[in-house]
Amino acid sequence: MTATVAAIDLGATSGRVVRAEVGPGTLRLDEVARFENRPVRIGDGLHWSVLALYDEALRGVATASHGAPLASVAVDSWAVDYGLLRRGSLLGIPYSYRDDRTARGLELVDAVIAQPELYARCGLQRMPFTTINQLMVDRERGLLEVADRLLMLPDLFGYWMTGRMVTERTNASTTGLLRLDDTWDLDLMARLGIPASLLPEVVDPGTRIGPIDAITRAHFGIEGAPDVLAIGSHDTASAVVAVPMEPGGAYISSGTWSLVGIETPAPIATAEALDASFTNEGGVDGRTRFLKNVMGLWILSESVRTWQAAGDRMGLPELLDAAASVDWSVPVFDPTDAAFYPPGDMPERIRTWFEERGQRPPRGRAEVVRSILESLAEGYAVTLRDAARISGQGIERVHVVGGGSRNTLLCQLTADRTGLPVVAGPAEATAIGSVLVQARALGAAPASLEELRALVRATQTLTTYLPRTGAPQRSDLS
Ligand code: LFR
Repeated sequence: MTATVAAIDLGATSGRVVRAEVGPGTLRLDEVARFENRPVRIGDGLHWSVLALYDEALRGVATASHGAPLASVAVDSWAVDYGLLRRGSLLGIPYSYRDDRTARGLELVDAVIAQPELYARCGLQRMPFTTINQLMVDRERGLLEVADRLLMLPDLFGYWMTGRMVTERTNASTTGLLRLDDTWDLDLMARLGIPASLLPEVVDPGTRIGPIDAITRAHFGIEGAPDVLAIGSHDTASAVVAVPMEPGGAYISSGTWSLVGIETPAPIATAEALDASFTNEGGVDGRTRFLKNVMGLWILSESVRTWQAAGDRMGLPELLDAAASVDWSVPVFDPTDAAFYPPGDMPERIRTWFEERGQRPPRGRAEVVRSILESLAEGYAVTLRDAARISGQGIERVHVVGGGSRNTLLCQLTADRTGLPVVAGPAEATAIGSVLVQARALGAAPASLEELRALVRATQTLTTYLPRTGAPQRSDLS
């Protein structure tokens, strides 16, 4: 049996709708819609245009439904962000995790619970944007007294399509409120003053949420009556499903963020893992995503945006070519530094980073771009060494998936600095992870993640980069 399904994949800078056919030996994808996602700053902060995203996404589903009827649809997005509702209506416009209210949220959480205790409960890397921090700001502003429901963004879309409210488990694991045993941390919520009644039932990837309702279908012109299914609705969870890895494989899910890590059978919430800032996020089929957020191509895209705003005409391809021809060594910075987190002038922040340490900053566009990529690659290498050490799992090969897998220079530098072969692709790993889990729920794809990954290996184009001898392997970052 072959299934035709659609994936709505929302990224922090763009969204897309992909239609796919999945069956024995078959995995064909076709992008039917792509749209920009730009957060909007208004008086009270930085917000996502959720209605614009929903409109674009559902119009994409309508396009996907013309021709072959869709059996199902699923939504994934970046993690941690959510909407608050009262009696079914959205209260306010969801915030972007890059809004700086998160700093206040961290303070409020810290005042109640110490990091090591929190880590032992939920296993998450300390990041300002975690849902729990954002919720503490909502609480301080009195919003939790009016809200009666919290829905993560993919679950909000699922609710708008079907009328049913659930929380998908992999994304719930990024809230800081889900314990390592996958139950809501009611005791912690009581201590933080977050009402437990806000949180809906947790469902697993593969669960049928319900059909898209008739009013929605008519409004958007969607043909047929596709079911909405839960998948790994945290985009990184879906991306990891589609990493074509075998034992000894590690992954870098490379986009706005670089999520660098391994899959483990269970969480590793030890003092060593906490020290090295590793997170334990829930994976599909109960696996653990033991990984670290190492910033990502965000630093590069914000740099290009800054240069273009200043009148520069060089686009990304020209900048990458220029960076590739830098054949001298460039200085390397720590891409995980919080300075690179908010939107803004990254070249300036990079310069400041070096100057504050009495070091020579990179000069000129080509050196800056090269320095960003070398720094990311070095960050990956250090993180993968830590992952192997802490987990005791040997790493023999690194898979790069997501848009960053198309960045040939970054892939090569990653091979050089890790000293390991890098297998790049698929670029659309998140959408692939979504359609595979949908197809499996429909009985059109095999049962185990290993078999799903074998299907990715057999059907997608992958490129291998071998480490070059003589290239820099380590820097003082480690
Ligand atoms: C990647 C991602 C990361 C998460 C960050 C913020 O798109 O989902 O996994 O840490 O965005 O939500």
